[in-house]
This record gives sequence, structure tokens and C-alpha cells, in this order.
Amino acid sequence: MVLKLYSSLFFGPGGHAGVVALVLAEKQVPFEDIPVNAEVYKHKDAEHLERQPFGQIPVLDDNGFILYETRAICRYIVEKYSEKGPSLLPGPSFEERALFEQAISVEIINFQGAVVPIFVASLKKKRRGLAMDVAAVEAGVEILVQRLEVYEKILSRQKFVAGDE
Ligand SMILES: N[C@@H](CCC(=O)N[C@@H](CS)C(=O)NCC(=O)O)C(=O)O
Repeated sequence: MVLKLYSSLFFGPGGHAGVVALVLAEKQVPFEDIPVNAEVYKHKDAEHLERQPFGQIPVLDDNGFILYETRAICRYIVEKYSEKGPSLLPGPSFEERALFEQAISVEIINFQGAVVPIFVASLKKKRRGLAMDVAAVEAGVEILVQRLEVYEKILSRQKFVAGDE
């Protein structure tokens, strides 16, 4: 049975489900996209909470095996379909793996941690017909710019955040 990915364009194509879709595409694993209408809070209804108790997107359903949390889903896909597409996990050395874990933590905390508050104060409000919180957006952008300057520094020395591979 083909994998099912519960997603929602309400959060934009660059949302967490987009990351999973990108990994599935890289690994050349076919999947069925199941849109959840977040505009009318379908991600908070009993049916979705059964899959994702925090009421968030994305969720993967692999023949009844339900998995949430974007990075856990990505790792699952990459390891389960190791023979398909390019290898997306570093290694074999402990150091390469550790740098990969470091990059993932940086992405969750420093990148997502800065981007999500901007989204919540701007596009998310707009899509709900509310006024944008300009002060929060400006404060968020300031933090994001500082973080991206660090990314620039890292990427001036190596090809990718986790190294050169
Ligand atoms: N830690 C979760 C975060 C997922 C997340 O924040 N998804 C957003 C959409 S991109 C969402 O569902 N937001 C609604 C909410 O948090 O109530 C993951 O990595 O999958």
C-alpha cells in the first residue's frame, strides 16, 4: 500500500509537510497526499488528534503505522528506503553523524525557532482574516537575520550546514 502523507497547504508549501514531501521525492518513494483543511481547523478535530495528539501537520501513515514529527518521519523514510534514491544519511563515522545531528538541532532551534514566530504573526493571521502583528514580525525578522548571518559564516567555510557532503 502506498504511503499516505497528511499535509496542509494552509501552512504553505515550505511547511513541515513540504519537508517530508521533499525527502519522499528525493528518495523516489511514491506517496498519496492527503490534505487536511487547516483553514477550518480540521487538524484539531478528533479524527486528526487520533493521528497526531498535538493537532499538527504532517503525519505519515505507512500501511497503518502512524508516525508524526517531521524529522522522525524523514529518518524513517530514509532508513526504510535506503536502497532507493540517493543516500541522505551521513556516515559511516561517528563524527559525520554527530555533525548531521548538530545541523538538525540547528535547523529546529535556530532556523524554525526564528521562522515560525514570523509566520504566526503574519501569514497565519492574514489567512485567518486577522491583522498582522507588525511589531512581532519586525522583532522576528531581526532575530532571523542574526541567525542567517551565522548560517552565512558556516556556509562560507563548508558546502552544507553539516559539512561538505
Ligand atoms: N514538531 C512538529 C511541528 C509541526 C508543526 O508545527 N506543524 C505546523 C504546520 S507546518 C502545524 O501543524 N501547526 C498547527 C499547530 O501547531 O497548531 C513537527 O516537526 O512535525
